[in-house]
Amino acid sequence: MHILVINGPNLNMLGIREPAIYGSGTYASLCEMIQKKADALGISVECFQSNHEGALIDKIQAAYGTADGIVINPGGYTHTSVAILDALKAVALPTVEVHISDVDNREAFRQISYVGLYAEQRFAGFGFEGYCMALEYLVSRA
Ligand code: DHK
Repeated sequence: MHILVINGPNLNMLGIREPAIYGSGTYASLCEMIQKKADALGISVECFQSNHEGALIDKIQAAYGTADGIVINPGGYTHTSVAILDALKAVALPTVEVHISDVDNREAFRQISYVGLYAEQRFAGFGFEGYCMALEYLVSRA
């Protein structure tokens, strides 16, 4: 099983950006944790991050025929991007939405998730652990 883990804008700034909300771990340490979890589960993963909507869409499209599932934290595009939603629907892979912070208890504009209209599972507010929960979910549903 091969899982593509996609992170959107500003998640490369983990460790620097608003540590009270997103924690002190860096993006590199997040990828390391995801890799370790994948090894423990006996699956392969690719971690991808971009600040650009089109690059995220290109990566989702490239998952067609090459990945068995997608874990995605679209960052701010969660709340705005119909195009990312459409890309996920196009490739039609099992998809899990992850948010490091508890988006449901933050600003009103974070209550809308376009990706959530397609994702079959969501983990929000569990910090980095949410990505591990997402991998576990995809393995258990397979
Ligand atoms: C990350 C972001 O960059 C925000 O724009 C989202 C999400 C929340 C997170 O909690 O991981 O609103």
